[in-house]
Amino acid sequence: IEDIEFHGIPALRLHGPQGSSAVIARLGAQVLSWITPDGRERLYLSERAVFDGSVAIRGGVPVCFPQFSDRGELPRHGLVRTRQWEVSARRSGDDYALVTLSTGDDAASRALWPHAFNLELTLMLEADRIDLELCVANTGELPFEFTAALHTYLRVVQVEDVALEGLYGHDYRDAANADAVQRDSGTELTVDGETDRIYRRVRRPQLLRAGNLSLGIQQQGFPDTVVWNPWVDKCAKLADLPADGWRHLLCVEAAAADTRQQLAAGDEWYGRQTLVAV
Ligand code: TA6
Repeated sequence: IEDIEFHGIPALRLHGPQGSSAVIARLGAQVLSWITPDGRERLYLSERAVFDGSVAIRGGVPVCFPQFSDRGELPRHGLVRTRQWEVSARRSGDDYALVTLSTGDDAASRALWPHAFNLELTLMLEADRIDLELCVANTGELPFEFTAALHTYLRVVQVEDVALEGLYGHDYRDAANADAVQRDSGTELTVDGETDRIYRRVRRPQLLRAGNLSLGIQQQGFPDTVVWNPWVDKCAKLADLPADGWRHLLCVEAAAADTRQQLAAGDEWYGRQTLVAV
């Protein structure tokens, strides 16, 4: 595990077994790169991403807390994407490397959201997989509610050619279509237009298939799975995405988006997303 500069900002590079590696920035505790033993980069990071902390970095795995998207009064996707997190643990063994970054409430967060909290994001890298675990601790004296997500940007060669399996039979809230609730009836999800869906109470892992490359996606603790692709028009409106950015990304997010999570004083909540190259 080495301290590096990545696009000019402080980050850690984890070296795992069989040539695997990952990079996590202190800004936002955002994982920005995951390379599997076959040498492939599995996360999408925009070539127009901004790294000065003025906006969230476009790509990798942004951490959204204590609000998912614009579903509340707080800034979009909450308060922690643009802050510097502390490195609170790092260790490695023959078959893994692990780091934990943490952050908590401060005057700026309390001005917008009057709660005491501590967050830990742990990245564990193994040969063919990464685990991302978010721990939310209520360090105050009153209960609070939150929504959250690991807003994972997966890199794909061509989004029109991928299929996401595992969401069959689930209800989803369609944010690209006036929040209408629909039930998925296809055996696989394909993307052929703007897609912004919150699948609720997801019960099975997903499999992203793209030609002969597949990625298994699992989550624990997070009840919902969000699938997002901006497609051509929305992409053109996002200054930090190149014109063809939509084609090379698919966000598959582990989220607590539809139902607010309640956390009693002194309690902790855990949510995890696991990506496995298969
Ligand atoms: O998770 C999907 C979503 O909430 C979309 O509605 C979408 O616009 C997006 O996240 C990106 O948000 P951002 O604040 O990073 O531009």
